[in-house]
Amino acid sequence: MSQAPETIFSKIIRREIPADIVYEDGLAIAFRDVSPQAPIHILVIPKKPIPRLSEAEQQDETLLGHLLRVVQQVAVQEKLEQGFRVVINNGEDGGQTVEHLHLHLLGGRSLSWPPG
Ligand code: DGP
Repeated sequence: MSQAPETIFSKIIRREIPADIVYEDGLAIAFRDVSPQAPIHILVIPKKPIPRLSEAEQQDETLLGHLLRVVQQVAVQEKLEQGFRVVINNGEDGGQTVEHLHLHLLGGRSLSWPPG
């Protein structure tokens, strides 16, 4: 894995910049996206600074599963029983802008498909 760059998300984890944090445990943190694309738009990230999904390793398997469990829990917290979408943008063509793995949890409206 390449050296993980310092990102704005590391600063959120360390509470160096403010964020509306909705969930935290020892391995992960979830906070509202600063530029929401749906009424509910939350980012679930590992505290470990994995730059992108394609750089996750075998040893991260449990952590990756944990992130989906956190999404599940936050979706309940946010009352998204009507449904929701989980998106991981990976790399340049995937539209990734922050080099710290994050899962977008989107909901609160009917979402169209396919995404752009
Ligand atoms: P992506 O394009 O998949 O890399 O998504 C990055 C998301 O991160 C984007 O939806 C905007 C969000 N974001 C960027 N900077 C900040 C920040 O400082 N605070 C919060 N809460 N969200 C941020």
